[in-house]
Amino acid sequence: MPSVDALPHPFTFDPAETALLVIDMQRDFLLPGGFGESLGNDVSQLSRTIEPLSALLAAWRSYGLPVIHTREGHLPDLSDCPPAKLRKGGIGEQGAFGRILVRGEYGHDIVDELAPLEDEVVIDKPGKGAFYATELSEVIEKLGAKKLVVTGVTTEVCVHTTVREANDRGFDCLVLSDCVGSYFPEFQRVGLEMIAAQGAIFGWVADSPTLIAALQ
Ligand code: C5J
Repeated sequence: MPSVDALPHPFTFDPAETALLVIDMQRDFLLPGGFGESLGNDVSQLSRTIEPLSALLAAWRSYGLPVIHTREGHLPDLSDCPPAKLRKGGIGEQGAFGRILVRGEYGHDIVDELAPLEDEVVIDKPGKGAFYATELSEVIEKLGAKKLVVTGVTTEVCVHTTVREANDRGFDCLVLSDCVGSYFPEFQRVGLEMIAAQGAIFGWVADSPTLIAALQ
């Protein structure tokens, strides 16, 4: 069974029972001119994940292993938007790439470099966590996955929420430091430390070249 040199200790996994989760790699979070940048964020902190994630996807797919993508967003009438999120503003308003975080809009979709393949699952999620109000549990069960490799953005928001949800549901998560990103370098550092602290309280942390090497 492959073992990845990870923090706080090696992460052992059966590839046949492991799914790769790619969280919210959407244009509106990652591209210059999008929603994220309009909030004053430095999107280069997120877009640096595209290249390693592309390489990881190529390797993962070459072994025929399952990939699950998520997109954060809402129905056009925003009826599925959690009220507190709606009250903050922004969601559903017109942005440079269409209505912000509304399904079907250009900005809501995944960046070209990481476009899902036809047979890969794409989960549309209204919340931060990928398990909340989605079919993710059923998808994972159908795939027979017991462990998750977690990537995407942003580290301290949707990645963290999803890893915590996954942990409570019994899944061991390996989070890849170079394939997750935060607009805030300090949150990136501390967010990763929090995952692996206290003997893997929420999960394990490694980088993608280490995982790719373990697959070979
Ligand atoms: C945020 C996300 N940060 N995908 N979404 O609002 O982390």
